[in-house]
Amino acid sequence: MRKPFALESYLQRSTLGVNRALDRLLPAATTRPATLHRAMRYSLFAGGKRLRPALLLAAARACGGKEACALPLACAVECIHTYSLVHDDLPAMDNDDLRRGKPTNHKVYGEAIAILAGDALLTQAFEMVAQAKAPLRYPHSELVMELARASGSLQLIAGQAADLEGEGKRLTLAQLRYIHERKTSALLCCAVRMGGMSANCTASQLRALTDFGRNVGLAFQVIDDILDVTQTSERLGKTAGKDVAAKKATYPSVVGLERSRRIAATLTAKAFAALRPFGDRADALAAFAHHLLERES
Ligand code: GRG
Repeated sequence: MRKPFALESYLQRSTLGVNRALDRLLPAATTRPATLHRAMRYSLFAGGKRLRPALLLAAARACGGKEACALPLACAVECIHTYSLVHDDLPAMDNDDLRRGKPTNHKVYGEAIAILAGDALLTQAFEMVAQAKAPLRYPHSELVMELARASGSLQLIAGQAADLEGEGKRLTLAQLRYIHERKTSALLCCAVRMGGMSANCTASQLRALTDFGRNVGLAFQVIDDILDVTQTSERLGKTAGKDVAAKKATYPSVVGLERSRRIAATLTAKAFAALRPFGDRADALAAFAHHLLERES
């Protein structure tokens, strides 16, 4: 019988590699203007789970790629994710005081620097893509397009805009799915696809990774919605019932808990089915999906 994949040590190693690469690719904290570079580093190294880089590296592995080719892209996706959190926490958006258990960027550096640190992280991401080695099938223009589309006004930013506009309103399932697909799934799927691209994957591998990424991304958010109502704050390590308190539409509030669970199960099954063509090479990706989708906190 095959040994179960050692996910914990794999994630520890990938996080270490990503942290080192981020440190190398970012301007030093002392580089002028030092406040700005300190603010960028403050949020990037605030203890994020590095889910998107781990997905990207695992997708590269599934396609037989080298970690060194995937790392700059993994860093770029994490910079986009961190910028989106810094801006999401601003008083004009979610107005949060805490993120990753620490004071939010604007609480430490002030609103103006937090806006600029977000802007700089967003820009930095594209510099990192430009510095990466382009695989034969995917020139830099394609890699840039991939990241720009996932983070632009039709995906990540569209999700955020629709989420802000939908606050306090009764949303339909289709409207909620639109938000979740863009706010959460788009960047997760982009990470998986860029992992494949860094490994010079074939068109059919890229289609399978897209299928996996979309389903994992949406399932991840539906499960987050479910856990918000079923788990205690202690178990979650963050405030439970936050969505209900903020009058945010969630899968359980729109379709009920039972149907939400069925939807999450269907998405999860589709995600695992998409990995079949990769066989054993998708060991890390499958173990990671299992960890994300079968979690209880
Ligand atoms: C400001 C353009 C713009 C977008 C903001 C990221 C975001 C969109 C909003 C934050 C709220 C939220 C729940 C978004 C869904 C995406 C998500 C699950 C974010 C949290 O990701 P984790 O758990 O966070 O990977 P860490 O801190 O571990 O990196």
